[in-house]
Amino acid sequence: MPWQDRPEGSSEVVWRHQGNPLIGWNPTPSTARIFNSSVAAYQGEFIGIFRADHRDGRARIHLGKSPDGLNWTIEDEPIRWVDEAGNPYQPNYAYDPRLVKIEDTYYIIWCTDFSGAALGLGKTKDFKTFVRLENPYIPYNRNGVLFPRKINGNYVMLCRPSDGGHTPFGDIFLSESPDLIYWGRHRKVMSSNAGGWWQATKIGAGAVPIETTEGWLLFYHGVSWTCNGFVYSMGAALLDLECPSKVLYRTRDYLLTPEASYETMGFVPNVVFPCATLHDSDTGRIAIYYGAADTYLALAYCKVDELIRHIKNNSELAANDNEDYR
Ligand code: BMA
Repeated sequence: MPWQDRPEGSSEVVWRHQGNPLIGWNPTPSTARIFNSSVAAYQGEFIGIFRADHRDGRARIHLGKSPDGLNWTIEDEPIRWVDEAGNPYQPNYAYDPRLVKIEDTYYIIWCTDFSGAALGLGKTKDFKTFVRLENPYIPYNRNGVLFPRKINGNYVMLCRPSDGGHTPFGDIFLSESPDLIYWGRHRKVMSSNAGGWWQATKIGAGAVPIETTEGWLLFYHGVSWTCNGFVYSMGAALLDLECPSKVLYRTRDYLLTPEASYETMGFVPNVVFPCATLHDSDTGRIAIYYGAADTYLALAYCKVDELIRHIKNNSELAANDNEDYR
């Protein structure tokens, strides 16, 4: 997986890849910008499910491959979906895909059009045939992230209920399902009103949680509302392993906020939007893939033990986090 050591003289717990951005403007003939995207290791190389905004302005999702996780070849045609009977079943638009392997199947969750923004769900085993499943929830919803294994016998998904527009509110919720069709046991996980103003407006799950001995490590985005619009930063939380709707710790301060020019300048300035990680359990290395300024794909790094220590030592829960568990 990609890796660079922390730059000399830096004491940051998360640091940027020196070759950022990985993907810039007009990456393929039909696409204008590729950003908020997900990757996984697959058959000795890396596979990616990319959010690509086309020149007609519509967001679609595309497949890409890379030998090293850094240099990507992305198909110019969007992924073609079929329904479970094998008939074409194409979403009107699709954005912010998350990719997760559960047992022998890869699942993709994205924001789809279901009379407005809602979660779409599909699966593939070979990255050749992509099968759409039922939309998990009614509108409006965004930022669906499946856990990488069943917990207590059920699939578990994080999401952010929202509205039909550029939602000026939002908390992270969790639902369970025995079969990926029927969802219930809904719980609130984390609230947006933590003291840190970088996450005061809304929060949304980012990457698939990483299982650690200290809990599920979740990278998420937090949004603040300024006189010039929203600013998207990245934080992290540790959720209880057996009961992941319970927050153990979450970062009071952001881990990454728009500072680099590719984060502060672009189609939508001031956006850092994590959607995926690669994790090597032998070395504890984590590579975090994030969208920058709704224009670029970028990469950052951290070490799992350092990050867990940092989260525990710099944690502040929101006033009504864990209210069901008191
Ligand atoms: C959110 C989503 C993201 C986007 C962000 C900033 O509502 O649409 O895809 O990165 O806004 O524009």
